[in-house]
Amino acid sequence: MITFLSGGTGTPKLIQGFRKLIRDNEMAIVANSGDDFWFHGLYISPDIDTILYLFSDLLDYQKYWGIKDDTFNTISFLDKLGMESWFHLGDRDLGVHLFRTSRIQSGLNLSEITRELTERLNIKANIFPCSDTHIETRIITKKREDIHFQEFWVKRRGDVEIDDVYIKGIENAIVPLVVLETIKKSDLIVIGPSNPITSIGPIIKMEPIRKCLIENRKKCIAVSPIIGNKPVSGPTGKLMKALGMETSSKGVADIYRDLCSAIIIDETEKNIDSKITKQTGIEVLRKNILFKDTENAKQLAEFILKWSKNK
Ligand code: GDP
Ligand code: FO1
Repeated sequence: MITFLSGGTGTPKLIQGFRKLIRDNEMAIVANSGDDFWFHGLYISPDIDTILYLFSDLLDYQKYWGIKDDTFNTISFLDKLGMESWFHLGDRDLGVHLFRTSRIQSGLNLSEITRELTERLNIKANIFPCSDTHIETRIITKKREDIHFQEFWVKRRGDVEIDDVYIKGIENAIVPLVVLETIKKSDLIVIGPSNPITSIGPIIKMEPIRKCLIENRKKCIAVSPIIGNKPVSGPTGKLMKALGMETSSKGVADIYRDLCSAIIIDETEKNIDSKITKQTGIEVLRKNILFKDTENAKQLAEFILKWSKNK
């Protein structure tokens, strides 16, 4: 079994490569639920849905969210009615939000609902939310506003000066037991190239998961989401900088230093390997980590499987 810690873009791209090499039922995905929020009375779990759509071959691979070829009639009509429409919910995607919300109202928790969705979508991979209770990533702006991550990134397009980031609800969060059991029994754990603050952050800040990862550090490898001083996409750089971290693979290694024994950085980065190893104790491996297509991701997946067999 291979366990992936995942957000909704970088790690799903890598998982596409693994899907060319191993069976879906040999993969377990611990998905970030810190992006979750309520919108028009519906509970939205963007990262879990991206993983669900990936494994059911429904994903929109241009955006890495939503369903391919979906239509947006409902949200457009809501806009006409003067309702909020900054979060573009697709018409078919809405089906999943209605399903999840109705199951929450029936008293099911997030892992139970995710299990039902995987069954109904005929998915063989094991998909778990990192928390069974609601957690959410919140941004404190320089103007002292306290806003949800989706408001920061989607509604305001990241155009906000950040003072701090915190995960609301993390102290009392309930980690699904199956997450810890799966991490323990896995042959390999991959911290994928996702945002280390808002995608991987909520997962590894959960005490039971953190403790479990530390105990299983030897079989855990991370892939950097940053090449040079720039993330491939998204607000990772802005967030790390705001929190006083170095926006580089070295900064990423600092965050994961207790959790993994190796990190893969881009093959073009030739001068930082020894610095990372010296300061964090993590082994540094170099390889192409930019996924221009699934073939690139497959090559990295092959490399990771080889590392796992030889370690
Ligand atoms: P989110 O939920 O959409 O924020 O998704 P993630 O956190 O999973 O993905 C965002 C991160 O993926 C960013 O930090 C990107 O730099 C990283 N990313 C996107 N594409 C690639 C890629 O091709 N290679 C690598 N190494 N990282 C990538
Ligand atoms: N991201 C956007 O940037 N704009 C959207 O309108 C948007 C809609 C959306 C609908 C469903 C869903 O599951 C995800 C969606 N996302 C959208 C992705 C967003 O939730 C991501 O979590 C963040 O963009 C972080 O990468």
